[in-house]
Amino acid sequence: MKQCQLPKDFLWGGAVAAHQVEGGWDQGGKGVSIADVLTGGAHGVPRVVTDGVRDDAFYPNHDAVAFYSHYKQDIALFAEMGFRCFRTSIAWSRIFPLGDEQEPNEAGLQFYDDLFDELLKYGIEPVVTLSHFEMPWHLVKEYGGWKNRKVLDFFVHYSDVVMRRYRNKVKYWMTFNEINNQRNYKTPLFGYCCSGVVFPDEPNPEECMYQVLHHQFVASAQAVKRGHEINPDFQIGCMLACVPLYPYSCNPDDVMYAEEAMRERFLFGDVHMRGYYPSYILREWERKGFNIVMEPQDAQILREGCADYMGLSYYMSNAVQAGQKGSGDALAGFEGSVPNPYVKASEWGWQIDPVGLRYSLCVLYERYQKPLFIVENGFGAIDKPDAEGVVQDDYRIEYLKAHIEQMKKAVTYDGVELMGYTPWGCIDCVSFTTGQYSKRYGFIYVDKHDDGTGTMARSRKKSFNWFKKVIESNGAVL
Ligand code: BGP
Repeated sequence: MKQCQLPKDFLWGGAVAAHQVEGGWDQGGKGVSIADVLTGGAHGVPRVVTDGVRDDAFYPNHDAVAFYSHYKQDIALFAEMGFRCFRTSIAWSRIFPLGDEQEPNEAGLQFYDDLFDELLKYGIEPVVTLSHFEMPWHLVKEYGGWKNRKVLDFFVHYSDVVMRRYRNKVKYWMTFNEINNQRNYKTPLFGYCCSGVVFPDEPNPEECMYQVLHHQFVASAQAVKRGHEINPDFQIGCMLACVPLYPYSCNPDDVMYAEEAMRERFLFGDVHMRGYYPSYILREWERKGFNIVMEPQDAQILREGCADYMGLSYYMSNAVQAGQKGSGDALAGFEGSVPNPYVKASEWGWQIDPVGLRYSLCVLYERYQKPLFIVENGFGAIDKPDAEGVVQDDYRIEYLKAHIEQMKKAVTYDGVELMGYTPWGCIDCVSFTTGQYSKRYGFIYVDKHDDGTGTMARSRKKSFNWFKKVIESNGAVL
């Protein structure tokens, strides 16, 4: 039987986000970002959203892993692994320090010019997220974040400026990272980073969340539309956190409950990929008496700004049971989830399920019939260098191998159109949910620790050479 392969131009690479790697939070004219006012977290103790930068708190994103000053060294290591692409985000507050200016900050623009040039020097395609869990903090304080429609115009101006500037350097874009995590609006960290709004403080948090979303959907569609005018070759995607919710049993009530629960995730893809609100959400708003304010032109903007592809992160699956409130933690997936007895979980409660990746790719491709791009997948763990200073991260290799096997099956057996695969945190960085350095994902170890100590020295983990061979063989050798 003929053995089908991954496409020759498959985009193997790695992914990070500006605020989790760059550091240099007050350099090159950068303004304060929402990520700069989040404290670090100890294991089991949540990171905190503060009302500014205080002397008595530790803010890990201020230094992160100093990619701002080490990017040349890091990109050389990515090139050594054979990366064909590299996903990062632009820190909005480097380009517009306050967010509401007309004129961009030239030093910020120059930084990304240099960064993209360095990638292209090695033949590495930049894949750029416009908004990855951060925005200028000034927009939060002065305007109330994405609740305010004015922020939509500021974002469109920002995206216009960067898309024009990098029109010949960047082909692959994404608008909002894991926009559906806003659904976890009861957890301040997610809602706040997705939108600058502390939802639990709002009189009607759920309605407010949909209003915020509407502004982001319209902003995303406008960015897509303008991007295509700037360069018709641009591929502009949306990006969703993909956590499939399985019915806990074949009890029809569980099956229907899972279907309803999945809508909370599909909604985001449906609007981005199809360009209109699906019937189920309009009915839900009606039932709940929500009034989402829309401008007359919005429906057309949404229709004209459908995403070209769907970027997705995949770490875990969850299960849901009708009538059960669920014991699952929102940070580890769906708020109402129950533990799945068929899969194991990581130390952070993230349920490890490689088959769930193939399942998700099939469901999404069948639903949208547009290319998919796995832009995050990975295993967060506490890594300990051995006596020679090397991290023997066989557990990470095992996780990635199992997921790549399922990914290959989705492409070669199921016929899913998949653009590429960029494991999360290809170099160690600040963990988003915990604010720790010690929850690591990288192929490259960074000597930096939760108490802020460390030399920032980089070293190759065992997984570094393993992933190099995976890329070299286009996924044949795992
Ligand atoms: C996703 C985010 C990333 C990243 C990743 C891992 O939700 O897009 O920013 O951090 O999850 O999560 P964590 O760092 O909390 O382990």
